[in-house]
Amino acid sequence: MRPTALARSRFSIEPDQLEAGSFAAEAVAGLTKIPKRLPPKFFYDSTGSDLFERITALPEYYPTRCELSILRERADEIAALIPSGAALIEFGSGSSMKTRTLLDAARDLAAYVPVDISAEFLDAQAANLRQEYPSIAMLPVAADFGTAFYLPEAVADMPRAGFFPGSTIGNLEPPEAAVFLRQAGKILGTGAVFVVGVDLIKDEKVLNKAYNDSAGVTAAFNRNLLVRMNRELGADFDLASFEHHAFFNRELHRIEMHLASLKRQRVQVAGAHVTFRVGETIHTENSYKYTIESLQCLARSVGWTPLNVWTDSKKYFSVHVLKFTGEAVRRPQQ
Ligand code: SAH
Ligand code: AVI
Repeated sequence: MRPTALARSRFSIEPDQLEAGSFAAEAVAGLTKIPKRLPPKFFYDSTGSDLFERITALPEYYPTRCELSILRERADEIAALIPSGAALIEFGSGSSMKTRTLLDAARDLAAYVPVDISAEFLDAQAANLRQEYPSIAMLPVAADFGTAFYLPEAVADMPRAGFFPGSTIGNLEPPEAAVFLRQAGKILGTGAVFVVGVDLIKDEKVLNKAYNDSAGVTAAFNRNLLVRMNRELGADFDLASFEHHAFFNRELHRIEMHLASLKRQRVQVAGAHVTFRVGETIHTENSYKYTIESLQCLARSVGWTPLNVWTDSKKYFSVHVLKFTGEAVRRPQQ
């Protein structure tokens, strides 16, 4: 007999009618899972990117301030590790606000390649950067860094350094983070350095407040996924009937974000019908927190040798410098 849980969601279109990997296909696939899930990369349309920028300025959201304090203090040491004439590749660049500390310190950088899934926002940031740093080639790449993507031809023969701040690595499941780090090593090349910002496990109260801000900006960021599905996928989510839930899962050392249905309801998404029980959630994001050792162990397992690591004065956040000593295959990624 068919389990009743499976019978709760009914679909009017076949998933194979949707373009593989598209927002529509991933949304329908995620909402048909039990429990329901959506990948956090879909937070970032232009509105989502703006909302994230507002999050970084919130009093409760410590990661941005802590990481910036480390980068400002260590910019010269980091710059000294970047070869002359190098291309700096940033994964998930957002506003490139933190990158400016490196662009200022690494004066003989030849190119900056910000890679981001939020295409419009990326282009706007690149236009600003061109004005601010006329001697550095600004070469934005709109891509999902979790898939194979092409670097601009102009950086093909340049030495490379990588930057992955913001603890965006924490939004990947640990096995995905390992795959990502290995892939980044192949793109950056043997001997390349990679500067990675990673949020640390800490007092739960601090963590829970950072994702439940009093101004409700994180809740708006979370709900923006529904707004996006309504606009882009012809969905009919009633925004007021979904509530932002965020909490630290101690066992799995991650913040979980969910959107919880306040009522029993049926929603249409990309032609599919999805039903919700009262209290049923869409799991929208994990934000894993690491120890310095657990991150270094993960990095070592895929060919990265830890060179250095710094924390802020409260030991809330860490910035790691890794060197790729594994095998690099540069040509196929170019
Ligand atoms: N690096 C910035 C922004 C961090 S927010 C900082 O530290 O402040 C995460 C960024 O990664 C966003 O700009 C988002 O658009 C981007 N992003 C998230 N998932 C992505 C993916 N799969 N591929 C490319 N960019 C992604
Ligand atoms: C981008 N990323 C590391 C943020 C985080 O803290 O996990 C996204 C975010 N989600 C809610 N607030 C901020």
